Amino acid sequence: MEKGIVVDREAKYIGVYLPSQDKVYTGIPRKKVLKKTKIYAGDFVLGEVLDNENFAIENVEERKNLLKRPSVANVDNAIIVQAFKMPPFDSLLLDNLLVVYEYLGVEPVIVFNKVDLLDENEKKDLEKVIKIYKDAGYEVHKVSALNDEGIENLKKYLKDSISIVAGQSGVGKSSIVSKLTGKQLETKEVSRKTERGRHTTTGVRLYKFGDNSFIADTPGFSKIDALMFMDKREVPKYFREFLRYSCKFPDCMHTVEPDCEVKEAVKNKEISCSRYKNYLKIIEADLGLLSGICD
Ligand SMILES: Nc1nc2c(ncn2[C@@H]2O[C@H](COP(=O)(O)OP(=O)(O)OP(=O)(O)O)[C@@H](O)[C@H]2O)c(=O)[nH]1
Ligand SMILES: [Mg+2]
Ligand SMILES: [Zn+2]
Repeated sequence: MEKGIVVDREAKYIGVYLPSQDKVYTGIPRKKVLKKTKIYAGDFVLGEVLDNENFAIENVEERKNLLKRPSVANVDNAIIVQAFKMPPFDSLLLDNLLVVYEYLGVEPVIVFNKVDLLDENEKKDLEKVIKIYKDAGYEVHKVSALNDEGIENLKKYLKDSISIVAGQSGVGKSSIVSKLTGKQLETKEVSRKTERGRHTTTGVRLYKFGDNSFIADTPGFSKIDALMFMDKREVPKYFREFLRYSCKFPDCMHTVEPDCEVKEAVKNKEISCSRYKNYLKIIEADLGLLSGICD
């Protein structure tokens, strides 16, 4: 049997890319397959080529994850796009997104776009922010979808993976996807019009680019609150740099507990105040806790 990846999923249509043929076939699932599961973009499917156009799907591999709205399976990376300027950097949104994607089992990749807009001072400020996230343990890229800076590096990093993009409106998600894939994607205006024309646009498409990489043209979360996904008590598990410390209580929330190593690390500037402050905001804790720790 041959293995393919579902790259196009709209209404009844299933597009399956077969690497061996470098071509997209119409996937026709056998009845026994549909009895077991639905089929999503990102699914790895096994089956056989029937003719020049059709591929019979005999089996769907177990998914490592399944993101909703839009539905994409087996997502390796969430490219979290931020502009440092226009729109201004929103560290609370970024920290919320980092928590949520990590919780969903997707590796976050932080991308600062529009670096072409920055003057020397702003570039220095951006470097400070980048250091915070690199020190915390995240992959960080600087790019410009306008002049291509950093795009090749990002492409290399995304080798052999399935990615989606997330981040607030206007940061350049579509522009980055266009640069990575070399495809001129539908602009916002166009997709609005088609939405009015066709009542439901539930379709999801993965574009192939670079070295066996795929990216969804439909954005992930642009606004988010981690507590919509998980209980407060789970949030500290998704602040990577906190995991390096062992507090007196294993379930320490790093707020009012005695012998809290995380708070100690914030005080010593091993953990960034901005990250700790956003952590307190996310778990809706009293920001008075910052006094004497961060000033
Ligand atoms: N100067 C500069 N402008 C950029 C860059 N990338 C995108 N833009 C511009 O920023 C605006 C928004 O870009 P989009 O790619 O539409 O942003 P988006 O994140 O997809 O926005 P939504 O679809 O609304 O969520 C457009 O006018 C782009 O031309 C960049 O690297 N530098
Ligand atoms: Mg867009
Ligand atoms: Zn603690």
